[in-house]
Amino acid sequence: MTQLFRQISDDAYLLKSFAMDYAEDCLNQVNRIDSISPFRHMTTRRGFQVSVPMTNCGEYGWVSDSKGYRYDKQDPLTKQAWPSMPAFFQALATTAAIEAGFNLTADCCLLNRYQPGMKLGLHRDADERDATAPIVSVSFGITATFLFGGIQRNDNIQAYEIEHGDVVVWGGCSRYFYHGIKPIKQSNHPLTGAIRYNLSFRQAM
Ligand code: MD3
Ligand code: FE
Repeated sequence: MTQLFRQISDDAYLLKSFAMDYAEDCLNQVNRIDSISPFRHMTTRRGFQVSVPMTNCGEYGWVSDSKGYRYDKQDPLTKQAWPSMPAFFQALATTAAIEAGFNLTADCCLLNRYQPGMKLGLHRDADERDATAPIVSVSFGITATFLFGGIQRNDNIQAYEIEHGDVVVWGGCSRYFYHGIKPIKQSNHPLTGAIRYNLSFRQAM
């Protein structure tokens, strides 16, 4: 397979179509995970709703509630462990990280489900224990515009189109850069309809 490899920032790489061959298997797993630990709108410490429905698989899951943000072994909704992470999810994340020159043993996969109009405001991911592990992000379904800034909130922001099957690896200094997703445009994808899924693989603890 021809592989497009693009550096989009210091220590951030876009692997165009890297996950394309795994799309059907991944989407089947997304449905399995959703049937055990459903996508839900988490709330923030201040009582606001996170606009994008989320769930997790793996040993740890990212959660937000009245107590704040954290990684937890238990799904607060089901009071059970999160659904297991399939071995091929692990393999996909690890091989993508290696392609980009990093190492990752993911103990968490955070799943985000976007419908048209949904956005993710500019933020930084800083709840993970190990700052040296990269984050591998895998997208399926309709296209999104990813916003990528710098270490300061008011640094210049660049926009990238992220399509079905694309993988982005964020390591090194880009790991703590501000980022977000623009409001999703109405569109249709043969495998997901009017939905975009993002799977982000993390070493949480
Ligand atoms: C870049 N998700 O869940 S890709 C998130 O498409 C999140 O759903 C977006 O930002 C999405 O936190 C963007 C994943 C991602 C995750 C962590 C990052 C991108 C990152 C950390 C630093 C830079
Ligand atoms: Fe993020």
